[in-house]
Amino acid sequence: MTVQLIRGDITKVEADAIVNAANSSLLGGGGVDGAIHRAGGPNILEECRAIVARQGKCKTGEAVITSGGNLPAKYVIHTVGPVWNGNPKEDELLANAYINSLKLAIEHGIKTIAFPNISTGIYRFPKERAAEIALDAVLDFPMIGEKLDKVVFVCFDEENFNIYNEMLK
Ligand code: AR6
Repeated sequence: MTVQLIRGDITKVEADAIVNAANSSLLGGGGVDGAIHRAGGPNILEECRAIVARQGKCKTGEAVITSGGNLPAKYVIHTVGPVWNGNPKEDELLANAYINSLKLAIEHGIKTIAFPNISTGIYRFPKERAAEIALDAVLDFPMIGEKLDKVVFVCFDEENFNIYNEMLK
């Protein structure tokens, strides 16, 4: 499995799935969530609404899947990271967001997946701590190397890019 690090906009990434750092309502918001819905078009929001109507809100650490709408990616996996308050439970919830996204991806036969730096924007999770949790969750996922062909970590800001770059060395 290839692990790739890029700096840029996840909406432009060609992968089977990109992951969205959503909120529990699944109805869109700012940050990467806003960018994905803007670039992906209204069908993604329609699918999110249908999911909420069927199974309720998406709890922190859980994930749901929609099509990629107008995006180059075939699917969007919407997950909800924790808001950072400094409670140790938040580490586990952040790990769950990555793990549950991977589980859903594998269930759908996805081979290439791109992650943003979940929770490190509006939800204020410390970036270094979040990167460590993200890398551990993904790289230690059972049999990941056999299940996926490529994982891309997409850093939008320079600070996250530098942190990932150091940790991946
Ligand atoms: N491509 C890749 N990464 C991006 C992009 C982009 N186009 N835009 C921002 N980022 P955030 P959160 C990075 O705030 O902290 C929304 O309102 C950004 O630099 O998008 O999980 C949701 O609806 C940061 O590193 O998500 C929720 O309410 C990372 O994406 C809330 O924000 C995550 O920042 C979720 O907050």
